[in-house]
Amino acid sequence: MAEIVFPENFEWGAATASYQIEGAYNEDGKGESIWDRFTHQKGNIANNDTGDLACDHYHRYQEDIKLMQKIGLDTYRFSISWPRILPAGNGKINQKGIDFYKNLVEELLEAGIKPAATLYHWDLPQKLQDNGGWENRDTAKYFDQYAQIMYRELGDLIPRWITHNEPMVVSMVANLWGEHAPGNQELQKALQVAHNVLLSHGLAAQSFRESGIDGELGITLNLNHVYPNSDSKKDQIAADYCDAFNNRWFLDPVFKGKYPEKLMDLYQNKFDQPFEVKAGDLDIISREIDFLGINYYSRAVVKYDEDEFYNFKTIKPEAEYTEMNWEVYPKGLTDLLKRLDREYTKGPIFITENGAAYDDQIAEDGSVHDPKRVNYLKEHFKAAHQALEAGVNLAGYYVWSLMDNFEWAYGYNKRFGIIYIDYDNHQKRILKDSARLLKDVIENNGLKNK
Ligand code: GBH
Repeated sequence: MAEIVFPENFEWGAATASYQIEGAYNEDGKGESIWDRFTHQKGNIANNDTGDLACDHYHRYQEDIKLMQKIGLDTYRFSISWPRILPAGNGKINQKGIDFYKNLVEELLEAGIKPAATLYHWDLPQKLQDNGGWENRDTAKYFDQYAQIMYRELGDLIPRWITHNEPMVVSMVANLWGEHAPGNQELQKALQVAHNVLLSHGLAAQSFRESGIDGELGITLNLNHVYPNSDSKKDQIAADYCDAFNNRWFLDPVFKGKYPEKLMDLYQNKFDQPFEVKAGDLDIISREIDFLGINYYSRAVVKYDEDEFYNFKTIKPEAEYTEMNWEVYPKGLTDLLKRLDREYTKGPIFITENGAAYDDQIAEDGSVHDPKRVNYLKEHFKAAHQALEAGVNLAGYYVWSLMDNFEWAYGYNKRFGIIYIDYDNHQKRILKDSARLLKDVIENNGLKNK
């Protein structure tokens, strides 16, 4: 039985996001975010749940850092709430917001845990949304100003920065499908949002370089490897469209300084001017970064459908699924990493999110056994290791999520944590078996007995 051992300096971590865990939505001078607005409107979220209290991490961060230490995390990925720092999105700085993250980061460093900060995990200041949000190019400028404030205030304490979490979700899920705040359903809007978000990434990357800070900066993309349902020519065309829509639309501008032609043609056939790109934008967007972050949850299997705008339809093959109804497909992670290495970047690459939602229960003795999540994580750790063996420059792995939290449109109904949150019992934290698995994996820097 072979042991699986990761490279010596491989980094193990867990991830969260501000709106999903912090709560304290109107405390200490924080401004309203689009997620506050969206969740306070009935009918947008399962059970009308909100992030008003969430895991109350804002007040419990010290306890949470102790738990991270217990698990033995090398690194912790969290996100900064823009409206905590700048209640109106620009202009007046809220010192108490800065203090919160400063305290968090200092405490992490003291605990020997490397902080990795995401600047934008979806909680846009509502004031900016009132002026068009990401559809308005000014928002990219304000994002850059906000980023510069954070570099100045915390640049010497935070060694790893992520500009954006999942521009695809910010643009398409929030502005085409309407499932996330602000809830628009218009393709042209979504395309403009995608462009302005990418532009803001490039601007903030440029400012990071100019700041002279000695940390690393990257972007996190949600990517899924796409497979045709059959070998037929048509299904392969479908897979190519799906890949262009989900993956290349974001990878290509960042790494190649252009949008995929295939989709551009489709959009240009439909609209006179699909969205506005100014001269020089793509040079800014493709500024060199230090690493790529990827969030991997599942693959996509698609077949050709000429009635669909993008000519593809997603298939759900007979397989194992998580509570999100996402297929468990570890090999997709290996294939994705190899493809990124081949076509986009020699790394470093970080898996900035990977994990699964299951219907966890507290057992009679007070423990939480989550064998399916344990299995999901093990199989994905192995899949990542296979990519390493194939020569991919994978540098670290953050499990989503450190704790159960507000799962966006699904509210508290879906649990992704390796730490259970007992919302009905004073927010009690309970380490699940999956947390013990991660502890073990970190201790051994790999998996023993297969
Ligand atoms: C991440 O997004 C987020 O960064 C994180 O905040 C969130 O809690 C976590 O995932 C879990 O959801 O409907 O079958 O076609 C995940 C991005 C994009 C993954 C859409 C699933 C659709 C799959 N998601 N994708 S399907």
